[in-house]
Amino acid sequence: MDFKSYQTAIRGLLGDKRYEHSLCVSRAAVQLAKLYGADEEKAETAGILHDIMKDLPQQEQVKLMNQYGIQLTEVERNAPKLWHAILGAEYIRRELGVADSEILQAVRYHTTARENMTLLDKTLFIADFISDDRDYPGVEHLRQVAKKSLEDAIIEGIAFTIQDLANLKTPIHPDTIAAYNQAILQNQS
Ligand code: DGI
Ligand code: FE
Ligand code: FE
Repeated sequence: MDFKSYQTAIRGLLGDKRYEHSLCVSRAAVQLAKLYGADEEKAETAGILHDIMKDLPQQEQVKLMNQYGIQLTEVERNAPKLWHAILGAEYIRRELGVADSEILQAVRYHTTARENMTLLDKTLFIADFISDDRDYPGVEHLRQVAKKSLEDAIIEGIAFTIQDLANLKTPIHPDTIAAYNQAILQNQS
């Protein structure tokens, strides 16, 4: 499938706002790919598809995860916001025929991040934070950081997420902690 077909596929599954967000993330991912040398076409595809399951009602997400045989950890079961990434990767593989493992992984880990992220993982993770539709306090700062260093942007992005989650007393996924620790330790060495 080409980009147009992916666009059509997400249009039927997402509300207007999430659809626009997906287009913006795709554009931001291509810009970052150009800047840091990731594969631009893969970045574009990962960007347009990354939130494909985000607007599916939670019950439907559970149903589809069961149908696909996706097994969740206890933290994942208790964090519905993580489901769309896990389910999304499997959905685009099965239903849209996306076979590229780098794209599948980037979508799979776009919410939690993980240890040993690929360049494409990082590209999508940060594109999701700095896309044109984002307007949270601090986004302009993160956009500036992302222009200078993808690694610094990762640290800021994950630290921001962890602070948010801790303030809300929400479980933090081990992949998020592992990504944070690795990014910090690499930065110090
Ligand atoms: O889907 P988007 O809104 O574009 O962005 P996203 O996929 O990064 O999702 C962000 C949400 O996911 C935000 O509400 C925080 C939540 N989240 C991110 N990392 C974790 C997490 N939630 C839990 N419980 N644990 C995490 O490690
Ligand atoms: Fe998402
Ligand atoms: Fe997103």
